[in-house]
Amino acid sequence: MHIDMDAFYAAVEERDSPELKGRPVVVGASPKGGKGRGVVSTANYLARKYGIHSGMPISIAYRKCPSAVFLPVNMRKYHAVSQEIMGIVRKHGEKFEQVSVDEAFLELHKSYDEAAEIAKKVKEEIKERERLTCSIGIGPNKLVAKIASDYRKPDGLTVVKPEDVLSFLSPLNVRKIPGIGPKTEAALKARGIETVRQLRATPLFALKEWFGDKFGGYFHEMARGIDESPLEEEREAKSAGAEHTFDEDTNDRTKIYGVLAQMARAVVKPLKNQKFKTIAIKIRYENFETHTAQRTLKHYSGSYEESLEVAKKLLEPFLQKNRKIRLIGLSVRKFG
Ligand code: TTP
Ligand code: MG
Repeated sequence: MHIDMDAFYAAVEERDSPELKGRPVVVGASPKGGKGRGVVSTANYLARKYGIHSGMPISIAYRKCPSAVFLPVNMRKYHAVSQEIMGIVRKHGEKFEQVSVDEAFLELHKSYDEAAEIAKKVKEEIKERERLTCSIGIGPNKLVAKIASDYRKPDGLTVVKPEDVLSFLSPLNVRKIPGIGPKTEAALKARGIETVRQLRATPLFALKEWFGDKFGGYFHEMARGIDESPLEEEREAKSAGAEHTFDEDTNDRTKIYGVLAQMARAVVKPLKNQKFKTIAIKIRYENFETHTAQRTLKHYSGSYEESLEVAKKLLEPFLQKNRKIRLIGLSVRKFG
């Protein structure tokens, strides 16, 4: 079973402020009258009707719907609500894996009918205790369950039995497959492949030639609904990170490294004694060209100084006099 909260941050804000009822709500960076430079974290379903979505520059969201309610991200609050929800979900199954702040897998050793009943209970309990809705997918593995939870949003419940997997997946756009992002989608489209049915009809050797052995192999299996990955329990968080959009595009090293240091502190300090192994940076130039880089250490680290030092080294090759930077990000993962 895969559970995913509906318009999570926005739904929490709506719940806590009844005056937002019936209005488009956008949670993210400040729009500053259309001059804001950050991005949309999420939008409620009403705001999505205006074409607003996660990751979109806030200035564009503002242009699409200036009368929407724009709210800042209150992460502390969403984490607290998330913990309550995960507490409800985890007690209904044999194994539990939290994937992100609003998403979890549950392993059930039950019939599909029984699983559907459990899903209804989970939904009811979340609605009663937290006054929030979620969407749930049930399937023979994580891949199918995840695609199914997204199938009827919001407040959906979709059950895909093993014998229905192929007919369920076939008409879907390849983009519905986790791991196929806009770039892969475009590369497949260029070769006339848009649906999962078409992906399934593509020979393995062709997929391997286009995307390499590893990803070609994945796509071949995913098109058949095959996924044998087990639930990973006791994984509190996959990663911790922060991003910063500069008020003005900049190539000023002192400024960039200053912000990087602030971010390293903000990311590492709250981890307390939790150690990590991988440090990653993200950089976006003024033309929105975006790069990422990462390094995995030989040992586990919990040090702010060390993560800053590694992040600086990773960032260095991207700092060029003639290119201004819009955004930088820093994250750590592989917790031990
Ligand atoms: P999602 O589950 O992807 O989105 P959602 O819950 O807002 O909406 P949906 O009903 O389609 O599931 O992400 C969960 C939360 O994570 C979301 O409320 C805000 C945050 N988030 C970001 O901050 N940035 C992003 O780019 C995305 C995709 C999500
Ligand atoms: Mg969600």
